[in-house]
Amino acid sequence: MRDAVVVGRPRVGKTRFVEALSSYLGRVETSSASLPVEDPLRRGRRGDGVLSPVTVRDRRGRPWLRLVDTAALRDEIPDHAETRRAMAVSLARLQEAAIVFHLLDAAQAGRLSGYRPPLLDLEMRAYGLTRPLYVIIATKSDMPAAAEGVRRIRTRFPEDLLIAVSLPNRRGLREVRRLLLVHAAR
Ligand SMILES: Nc1nc2c(ncn2[C@@H]2O[C@H](COP(=O)(O)OP(=O)(O)O)[C@@H](O)[C@H]2O)c(=O)[nH]1
Ligand SMILES: [Mg+2]
Repeated sequence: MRDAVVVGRPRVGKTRFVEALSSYLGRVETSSASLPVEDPLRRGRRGDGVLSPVTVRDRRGRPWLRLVDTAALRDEIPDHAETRRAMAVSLARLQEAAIVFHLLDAAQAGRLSGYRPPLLDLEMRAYGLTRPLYVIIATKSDMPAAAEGVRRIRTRFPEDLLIAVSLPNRRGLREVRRLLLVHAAR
C-alpha cells in the first residue's frame, strides 16, 4: 500500500480534495489507529490539525492506497505548539510519501498579475520531486481567472505533471485516479 500525501498552503483546497477523491475512488475507510502522533492535533481548536488518513481498498477488499491530508505549511513559525507540531508532521509525511500531490490555487494564480509561486511552494516542490511521483494539482479551476492561472502554473513548471481540478464539477478526478492506478499498484 502506498501513501499519497496532499500538501499545500492554507485554504488551497487540500481537505476538500481528499474528501472528493475519496468519494470518487470509493471503498474507503478513515483510519486513526495507525498514526497516534496526530491524535492531539485532531482535537485542535483551529480546524488546522492533521486529518486521519483515508484507506482505499480494491474490489477484493485489499488496501492499495492511503490518502493523507496534511496541516498547511506556512511561511511563518506559528506560536501555537500544536500547529508547529502539525507542520513538522506534514514535512515528515512529505519526505516519506510515495506520491505527492502539491496543490496550487489556480484561481489565485490567475488573479495576481505577474504570478510568481511563493518560496514555500518552491520548497514543497523541491521536497516533492525527491519522491517517486510528484504531481501538481491546480485547484479551483472552475473559478474566474482560473484558466489563466492554470496556464501560468503550467508555464512556470513545464516539466511537471499537472492536473487541473474543480471539485464542484469533479473535473480532473478521473485523471488523478488513472495516475494512482498506475503508480500505487500493489
Ligand atoms: N470553487 C471552488 N472552491 C473550492 C474548490 N476546492 C476547494 N474550494 C474551496 O476552498 C476553500 C478551502 O478549502 P479547504 O479544503 O478547506 O482548504 P485547505 O485549507 O487546503 O484544507 C473552501 O472554501 C473550499 O470550498 C474547487 O474546486 N472549486
Ligand atoms: Mg484542510
